[in-house]
Amino acid sequence: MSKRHLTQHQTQRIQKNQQDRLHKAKHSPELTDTEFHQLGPEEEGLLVAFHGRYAEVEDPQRKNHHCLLRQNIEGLAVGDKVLWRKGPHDLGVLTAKYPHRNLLGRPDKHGSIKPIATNIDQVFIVSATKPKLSSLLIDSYLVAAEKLSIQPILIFNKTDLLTPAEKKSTQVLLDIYKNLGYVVIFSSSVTKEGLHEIEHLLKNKTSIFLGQSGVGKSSLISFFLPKETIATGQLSQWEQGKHTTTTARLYHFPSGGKLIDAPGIREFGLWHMPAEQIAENFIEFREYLGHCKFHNCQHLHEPDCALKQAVHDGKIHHARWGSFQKIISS
Ligand SMILES: Nc1nc2c(ncn2[C@@H]2O[C@H](COP(=O)(O)OP(=O)(O)OP(=O)(O)O)[C@@H](O)[C@H]2O)c(=O)[nH]1
Ligand SMILES: [Mg+2]
Ligand SMILES: [Zn+2]
Repeated sequence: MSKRHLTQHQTQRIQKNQQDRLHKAKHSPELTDTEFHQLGPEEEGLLVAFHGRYAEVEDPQRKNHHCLLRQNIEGLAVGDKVLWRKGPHDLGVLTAKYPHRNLLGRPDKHGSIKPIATNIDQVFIVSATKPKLSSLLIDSYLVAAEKLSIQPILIFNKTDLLTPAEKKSTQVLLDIYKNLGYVVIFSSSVTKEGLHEIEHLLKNKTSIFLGQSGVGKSSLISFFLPKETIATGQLSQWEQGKHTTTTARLYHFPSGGKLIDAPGIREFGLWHMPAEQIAENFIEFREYLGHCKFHNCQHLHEPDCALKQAVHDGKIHHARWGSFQKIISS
């Protein structure tokens, strides 16, 4: 009996040791036991970037520290307020995160959301003529922003590349959004058109620049933050589909406000969002929702659909309707 008991006890101890090792390996993969015990007290910080398994955490004095990530903290994103502990060799450990106001994420095809950034006030949706403007991408970003109640602003960049005829047709396209009440700014890092207007809107807010790779997000940001070293791409590079900005990073304005540069996004799926939520976040659809003949109308093939009627009457623009149909059927 005692022998059996001992064996059980031993087994438990072995299992416990294994678990401890596993736990340590998971939570502080590169800290030895001694180093782990040398960690300082918990301090507050701001997550400004990721580098693989490390987070870059800024302390209240704006000094940055590399911190190991503990795997049990989920949904961390640039902009999160966190707790961290200073370690030896200036390698700390991120230990906890505060709840966030909102989380802007990028849905993947498996239905989970990959966090991009958090605690955002406004999102600048940047397009250009090169790479080609995509109304579908703009509409998808708008739906995501509206859903999170984050203020969206549209930027059409690289106006210096437009012929007068192209400028006119782009204006017609973007008037759709102006008519819906969205702010639309035409800009160019070359001629500096629109840059002061953007700079004014950035004041004292936390903003993020989103858009396809190569539209000029980092070039705009480096104009606003001339003291920072921000990588911008070569034309040939993004034509080959290579991203210049590979990871989101948060910058501060000396006069107040934060700005996040994010990597380019070619496709922004809304696979995780139910059709009804998508319809609600096309803001001009809202007044027609609930007026279809069938209360569960999918606005596809049903008769007496209030949305389709509104498109027919010219109250909803066919381009926006087209985007909606594409999003729903994808
Ligand atoms: N003609 C013209 N070229 C621009 C303008 N803004 C940026 N570019 C060029 O466009 C290319 C891409 O610029 P980036 O600022 O790196 O683009 P990005 O949106 O940050 O790209 P990713 O980081 O890959 O997402 C570079 O070659 C820039 O020099 C502009 O206003 N006019
Ligand atoms: Mg960039
Ligand atoms: Zn309907």
